[in-house]
Amino acid sequence: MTKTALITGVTGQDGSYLSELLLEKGYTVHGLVRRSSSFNTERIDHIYQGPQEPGRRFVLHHADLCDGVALVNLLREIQPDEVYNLGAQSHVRVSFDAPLYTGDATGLGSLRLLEAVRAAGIDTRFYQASSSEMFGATPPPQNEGTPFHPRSPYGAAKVYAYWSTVNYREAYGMYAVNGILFNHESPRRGETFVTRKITRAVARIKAGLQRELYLGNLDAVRDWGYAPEYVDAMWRMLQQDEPTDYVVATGVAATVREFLETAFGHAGLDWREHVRHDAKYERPSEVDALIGDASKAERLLGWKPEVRVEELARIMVDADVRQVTAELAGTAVRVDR
Ligand code: NAP
Ligand code: F7E
Repeated sequence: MTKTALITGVTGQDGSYLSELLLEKGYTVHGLVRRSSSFNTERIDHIYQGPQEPGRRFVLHHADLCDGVALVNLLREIQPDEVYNLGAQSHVRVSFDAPLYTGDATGLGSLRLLEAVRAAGIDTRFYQASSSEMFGATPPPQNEGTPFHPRSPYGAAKVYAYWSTVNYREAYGMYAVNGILFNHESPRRGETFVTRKITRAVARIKAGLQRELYLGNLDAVRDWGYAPEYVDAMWRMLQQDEPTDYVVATGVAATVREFLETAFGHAGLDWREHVRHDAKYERPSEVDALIGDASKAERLLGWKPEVRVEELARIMVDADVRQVTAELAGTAVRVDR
C-alpha cells in the first residue's frame, strides 16, 4: 500500500524538496496552497500534475492555516498517513511588523492542524516544523534539552507550536514530533533571507545589474545547512517506533560576514566594495548565535549532514549565476535542479 502525506507550506522551500522526496518514495502527496492573486507555485511547477492526469500522485488544495474548519474538512477528505506542518509566516524580521498574524499562522495554525487531526478522527503521524529560533538568547551549542528564550514574535509563535505538539503527544497519544531545524538554505531559499539575498546580489553584481547590497547585522552567527538534506531528516522522524523531538543541524558556525566572504570570493568579487549597512535590516532584538548539536538525530535516525556552509554558499552562487544568465537570455527556465 502506498502512503499518503499532507504537506502544509508545500509552495515553500522545504515543501518543494519534501514533495520531491515523498514522490520518489512512492507516496501520494497532497499539498495545501494558500490563495494568492499572483502565482505562488513556482517551486513546485515542475512536479505539478493536472486533475486530468491519470494516476495523479501530487494533488494541491486551497486552504489556509488560519481557517480551522477547512483544515478539518481537508483531513477528513484526504485521511493522510503523515502530516508535515511546514506552513508558517517564516520571516523573523517580518514577524516584528506583523506579530499578530505571525502568532495566528505560525503558532495557532499548528494547534488548528493538530486539533483538526483529532476532530477528523484519523490515525496520522504529525511533523511540526520547529525552529532553532526558539533557543534565541540561550547560548550555543543548543540541543533538545536547551531551554527556549525566543527573541521575536516568530520565535515565540514557534515555541507555542512546539509545546502544542508535545501536548498532543502526551495528552492523546498522538505520534507527533518536533524537528528543531537550524537554518537551512538552497537555491530555492526565499530572496529576502540573508544567504539568498547575498548570493542573488553576487550574481547580479557579476552581471552588471546591481552595484550595492544593503544588509543589517554582519556579526550574527548561524549554523547553515542544505535544505534537501534536512527534509530527509523530517521524513525519518516519522518512520520511528516512538515519537520524540530532534535537533537537525551541521554543528558548524559562520558569521554573516564569513558567508559574504565565501559567496563574493567564489565569484571573484570583494564584498567590501559592494556591501553597505542599513539599520532597516536589523531586528529590535537579535539572536546572536545558533550552533546546533544534532547527535541525537545521528544516533537514532542515522542522519548526518554532508554539505557545510562554504559548499552551500558556492552551490547557491552558482545557481543564481545560472538563473541571472538565463533571465538575461530571456530563457524562462528554472535552473536550480
Ligand atoms: P518558506 O519558504 O517561507 O515557506 C513557508 C510556506 O508556508 C509557504 O508555502 C507559504 O505559502 C506557507 N504559508 C504561509 N502562511 C500560511 C498560511 N497562513 N496558511 C498556509 N500556508 C502558509 O519556509 P521554509 O524555509 O520552507 O520553512 C518551512 C517551515 O520550517 C516553516 O514553518 C519555517 O518556519 C520552518 N523552519 C525553517 C527553517 C529554515 O531555515 N528554512 C528553519 C527552521 C524552521 P506562500 O508560498 O503562499 O507564501
Ligand atoms: O537572518 C542577519 C539577521 O533572515 C539570518 C528563517 O528560516 O532561520 C531563518 O531565520 C541572520 C540574522 O534568517 C540581513 O539579523 C543581516 O541574524 O536569513 P535570516 P533567520 O532570522 O536566522 C530560522 C532557523 C527560522 O526558523 C526562520 O524561519 O542574518 N542579517 N542582514 C540579515 N537578515 C536578513 N533577512 N536580511 C538582511 O539584510
